[in-house]
Amino acid sequence: MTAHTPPASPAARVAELRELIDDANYRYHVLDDPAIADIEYDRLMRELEALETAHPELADPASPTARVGAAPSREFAEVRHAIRMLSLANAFSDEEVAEFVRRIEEQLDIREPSFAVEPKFDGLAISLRYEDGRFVQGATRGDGETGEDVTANLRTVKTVPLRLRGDDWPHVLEVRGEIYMPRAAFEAWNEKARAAGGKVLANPRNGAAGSLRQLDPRITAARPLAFYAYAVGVVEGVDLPPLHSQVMQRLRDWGFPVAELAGTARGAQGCLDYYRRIGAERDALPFDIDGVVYKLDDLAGQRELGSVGRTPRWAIAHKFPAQEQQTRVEAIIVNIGRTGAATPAAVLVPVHVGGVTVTNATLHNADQVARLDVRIGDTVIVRRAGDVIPEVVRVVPELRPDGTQPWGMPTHCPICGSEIVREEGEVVARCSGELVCPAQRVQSIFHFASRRAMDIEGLGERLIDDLVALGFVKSPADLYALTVADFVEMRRQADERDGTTPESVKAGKVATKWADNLVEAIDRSRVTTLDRFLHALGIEHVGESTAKALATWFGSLECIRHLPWPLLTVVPDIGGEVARAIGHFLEQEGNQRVIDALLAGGVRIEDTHAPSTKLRARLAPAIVLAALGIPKLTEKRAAQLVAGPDGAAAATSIDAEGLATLGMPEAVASAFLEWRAQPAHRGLLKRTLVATQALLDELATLDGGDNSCLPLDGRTVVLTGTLSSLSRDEAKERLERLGAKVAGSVSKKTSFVVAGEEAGSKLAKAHELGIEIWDEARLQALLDGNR
Ligand code: D41
Repeated sequence: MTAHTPPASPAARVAELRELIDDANYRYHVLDDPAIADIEYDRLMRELEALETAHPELADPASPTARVGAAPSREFAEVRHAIRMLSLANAFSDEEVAEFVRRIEEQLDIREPSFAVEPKFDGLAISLRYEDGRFVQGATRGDGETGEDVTANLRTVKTVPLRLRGDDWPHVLEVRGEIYMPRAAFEAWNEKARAAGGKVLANPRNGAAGSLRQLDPRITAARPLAFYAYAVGVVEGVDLPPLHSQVMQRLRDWGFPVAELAGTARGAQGCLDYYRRIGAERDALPFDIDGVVYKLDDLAGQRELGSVGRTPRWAIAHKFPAQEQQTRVEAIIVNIGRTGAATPAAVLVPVHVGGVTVTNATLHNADQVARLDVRIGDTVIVRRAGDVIPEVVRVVPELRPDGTQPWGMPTHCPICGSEIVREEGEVVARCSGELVCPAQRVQSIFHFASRRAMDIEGLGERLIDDLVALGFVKSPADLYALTVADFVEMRRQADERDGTTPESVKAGKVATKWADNLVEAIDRSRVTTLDRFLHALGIEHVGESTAKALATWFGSLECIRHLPWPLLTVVPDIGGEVARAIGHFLEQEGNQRVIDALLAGGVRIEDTHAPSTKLRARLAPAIVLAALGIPKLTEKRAAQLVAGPDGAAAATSIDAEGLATLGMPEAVASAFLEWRAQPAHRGLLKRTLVATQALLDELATLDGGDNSCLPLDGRTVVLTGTLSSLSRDEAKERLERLGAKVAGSVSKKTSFVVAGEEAGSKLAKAHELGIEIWDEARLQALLDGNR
């Protein structure tokens, strides 16, 4: 379809590309039947852009490239609508609709007239003017007589045609319709704004209105707006068909999007049936609608009826229950999700919104509460759209009572009392009672039992749901006390609750094989390894590899579970954030109790060993101090701090003068003292230093024969060239047995390079980086000495 005919003139190719792109847009937006892939579309656009840049004389405001947005203007010009834009009367009940139809029947002396029926978009009414098939002006409805010229903004809306299709269009055509923001686009926009801490749009309608009134069309271009046509204004040069529904079909042919849900209905009953059908679909629609519109289909009848004031007698909007309501906030609570996420919610004076009674509305997160400044006692607007959870969209400041207080996230979980933690840079706050918080029970037990954790075969989520719901299990430790009889009883209660008691059970026969298997699987899981156990605890950020690293370096649960968190960061790959999460987890008494209960329940970690002697080097006072995350205290500055006669102990007592004596820059010194002035920090500092000493003492008692102290522990080796006495693979294996990591390429981290015959670029790189180079004899000597 991209025409591989001989190269056309630029003008011809530009025309061809515009046609192809307009066509693709029409197929995509109007027919909902895409003809080309996104990538092909992008390619065509790029080609067109390139040609237009190279040939400025070919520029055209109706080119698809014009949709990116023109330069901003200072204000909008006024536009007088040649034919007034009428407004719609509203009906809120079946009776009002019946009355509307009855009056038409009476005045036109007809029975059961036919109506064009369509959804009522909740957006912004606009008018588009086309001259000779080209979009020349777009205006808002304004007061119906005059609106604002928003042509530049409307050009950026992808469903507004810039050129009409076909050739049978009127010389002048005005099309009226609604600009709206699709729901998904609105949600996505707000999600992004929320994550970025920006201003959220109150609802899709405001989103559309605000976007269209941007003085900078480039901002409008970035907003995902769409358009549906629902009427015509001025038409010159062509006679339109006699029915509104036929006119809509013509608009569709000319390239305008017309609601797929539009149709025709006969009499009041037909209209009401349509209202209920669309009402039932409302929540599932990709855009907001606030009702349906009935229009007498016969245009001659419309003319005969005329209008009263600004509203036509031949049309009416039948409104759905509102999706936004005003009510009062009685309390702000925090819900804890299955993953521990703490989500604030407003408890409301009950209110009807969109056909249901709403008593709670989400506030998303603490930032959102701060942004909206929602307080207990405030009057707020709540919104319920689609199957989206009701949310508070804004406060009505005029109605705020005296003496309200800004809201803040509670420090402790309302359910289990564990600390609520919000990490730096995170939007979500979490309950750190992973193992004890009832809200997190099912999730934490499911994770605990999963294959890569404790691997309890057959213990699936449904079973855990029931065990928790029926009170058989409160924490992972309770699993180890379950008996076959417990499982059988649990199943009986679950069946009774669900009304699914099998006939065999009613007849007194009880199958127990499945329960036998489960108890056996639970028993098998008792013997485990430290990394599996640590992973099973479900600590935030602690996946398999972190669990492995912790197990390798510290060797035992006893060592890890009482360690102040900064010491965890001495392990490579464990950063402050992960260490803090582990620290928070272990600080919760409830979590520690569950660990005790697991051990008491017979869980045995069989690969317990002494801490790795590699730790010794990592426990240098400067490294430990830098691990505390004290502002400005880098490892280098920390080394300076401990260089005095008191060593690391200086950190707890040294004053400004002492720091100055050590040559510490003023800014670093004051940041350090400020940090240490906080009692919590002081405590952490002391505990960390004490724990460091205890670890060092323990390491000192280990002799060199300990297998965790190998000659090449912590060293990274690169092999290059050909070795004569052993193969590359052999050499690699022997080196690894001595504790080395064998890497494929040379970097700053390489400890030494072993160079055989004909070594090439790796050797050169090693020279360049000043890395130690071994020959084969030296390697052989090392291997021989360590058989
Ligand atoms: O979807 C709509 N919001 C919609 C609005 C619609 N489907 N049809 C409409 N028809 C009219 C008349 C009958 C006056 C041509 C309208 C509106 N008017 C309208 N919207 C805002 C003001 C008027």
